[in-house]
Amino acid sequence: MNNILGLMVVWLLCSCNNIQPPKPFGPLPSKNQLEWHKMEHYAFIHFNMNTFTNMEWGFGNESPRQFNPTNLDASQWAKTIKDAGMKGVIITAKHHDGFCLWPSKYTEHSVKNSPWKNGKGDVLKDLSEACKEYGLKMGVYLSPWDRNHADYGKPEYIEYFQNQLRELLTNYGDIFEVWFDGANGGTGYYGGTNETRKIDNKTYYQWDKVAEIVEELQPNAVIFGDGGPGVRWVGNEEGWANETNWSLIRKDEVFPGYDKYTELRSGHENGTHWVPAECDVSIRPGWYYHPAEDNKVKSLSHLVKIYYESVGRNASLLLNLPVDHRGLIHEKDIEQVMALKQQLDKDFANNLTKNVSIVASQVRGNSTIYDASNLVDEDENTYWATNDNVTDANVTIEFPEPREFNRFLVQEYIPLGQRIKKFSIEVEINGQWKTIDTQSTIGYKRILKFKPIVASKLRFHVLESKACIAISNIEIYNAPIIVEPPVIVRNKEGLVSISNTEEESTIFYSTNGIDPNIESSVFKENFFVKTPTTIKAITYDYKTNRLSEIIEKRFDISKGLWTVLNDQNMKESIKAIDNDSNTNCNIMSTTGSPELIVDLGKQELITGFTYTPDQGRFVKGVITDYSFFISSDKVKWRLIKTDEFSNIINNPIKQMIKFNSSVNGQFVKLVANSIMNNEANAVVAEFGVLTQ
Ligand code: FUL
Repeated sequence: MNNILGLMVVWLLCSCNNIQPPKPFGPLPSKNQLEWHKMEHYAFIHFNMNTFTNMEWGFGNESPRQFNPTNLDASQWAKTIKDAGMKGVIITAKHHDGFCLWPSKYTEHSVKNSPWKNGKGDVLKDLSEACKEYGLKMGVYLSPWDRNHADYGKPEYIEYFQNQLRELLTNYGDIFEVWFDGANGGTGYYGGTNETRKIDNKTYYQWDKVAEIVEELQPNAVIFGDGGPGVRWVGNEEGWANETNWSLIRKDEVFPGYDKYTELRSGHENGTHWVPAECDVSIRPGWYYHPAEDNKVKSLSHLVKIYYESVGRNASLLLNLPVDHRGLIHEKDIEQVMALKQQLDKDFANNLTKNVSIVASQVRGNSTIYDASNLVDEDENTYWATNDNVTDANVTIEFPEPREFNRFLVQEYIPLGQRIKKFSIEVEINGQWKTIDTQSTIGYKRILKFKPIVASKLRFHVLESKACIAISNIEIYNAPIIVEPPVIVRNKEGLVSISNTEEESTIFYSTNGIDPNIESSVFKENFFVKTPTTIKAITYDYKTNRLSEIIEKRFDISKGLWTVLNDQNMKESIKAIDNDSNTNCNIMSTTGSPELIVDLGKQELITGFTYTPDQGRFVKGVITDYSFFISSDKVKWRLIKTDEFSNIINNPIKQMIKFNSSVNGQFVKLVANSIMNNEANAVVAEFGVLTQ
């Protein structure tokens, strides 16, 4: 009897071992890409000439003498990044203005001609040493567009660009990612010629040769670009991928500066290559440090949202921490990035899939090698798989007792490709099954958020898959709820309202710049604010006795007396000054450039203006170059400034333009000298003037 049993066990083991793994399906990740996927969350550092000129895109005519950090400390950056739980850092070695943070042999436009360390400094070297000390991976951003270089646009520049790439990839240890930007705004200094130079993004930079250099010097690195080839841009600079997110694209169609870039938010289901998405976003509105944005560092709830909409949607999160003119990451940014880390630690503190029973509706060849227990064994190399023809199957998790949870995390076994097209999660409450979410893709990682639910069983159901199922991991959590800060809005007339979404709560606020607390004024009814004022507010949740973060809004003069003088429908034009950036004013022009003319109702001492472009997901009518005029009588106009709104297409945030000196006037005019994609109409979501 014993012998028979023994034989059966041996037979079972043998037959299990004979079960072939699923065949890989479709494009697959390379070894480098698999390693990159595991990085998940890493830092961007924008620090360069723009930090000292208070710009987003330098023109290229800056002097190296302007680069002069007083207290640069790359260890402070690395420590912050490490403490914040990020695994690496990518630095802007050279941005569009052409200034090099390392003493390149091939140009004088670098740190070697700056006062910093008497020209003996090398930011790249400092950072690579700090990365070693803190166990971080390092990456480099090298802008292909160079507004400083005299040869830009000619074949000679390509040699220069490649020489610089070689320097960066040779002298600073291991590089995990090489970041190439798709921007080319045309105009620039270009060795003093001050002209417009457009290139063919597909051919000019010789991308194949660039890839060869990276492969030769840093064989473990991935290349970032709009179309990869290693990692792709996600098609926005706000930190989100679409819920449906394939790690695949039709690579040969996509190139740097790809016009259909919004497709990159989902990838291509029928993609020909594995090119996963990276979400790059700044912790502030701009990429570079600007003192005026010290009160605009993203709130904790915004950062958490970004995390779930990037890492939680099969993308990585590249979070920018700008280094300031001291050469340090600013205290406010450290506070927020650490708040994010602490919140994520709490969200993922207690995995509820420990000690559960887990059963699959179908297991490949009935083999233990592929059974459902692999989903909860914390081993990324094991996975649950089904028979070749089974693309609809489920696993049921049973808790020892009913549990409360609000997060569901799932990972495909991506070495075999990305397969899942549709899945749902269902829960059993008091013996009744209920679907709580149905979603599309999974990929490397997918995290679903939902309202807390108490259930004794959860079922993960794959409804559609491109090939048989291969899933490596499932985790379930009960994340603590964040108390949401209030929202402060002011209408055209200057009436301020403060609201929140928390049910059992009170809002406290201040108008004198002091941080509110539970002893501050309680918000009961709307009030007027007509002069420049800072309002701060906080939510107090008295159910849980917890406070939200403080929210701060700075208002300039109210727009009660303002009228738009454009010769067009009033209902349309008022949208430019209604204090609601979700409504757009379309400005048409039959003659020349579209312009917005506003009567402020009385003389004001104007120090600058603001322009908010279309805030929709598919932006249109964005003004990229402008002229601004002021008049006291609508007849004689004085030109105050002509410039570009740098990087406004990729990062369509409110633009705040300060003049060198203040100017008196009652009438102002914003002229759109150039509009994205040469569109005929300009869109103004909101326009304002600054008086302080
Ligand atoms: C963009 C650039 O033009 C911005 O200045 C910034 O560096 C961002 C990360 O990429 O395309």
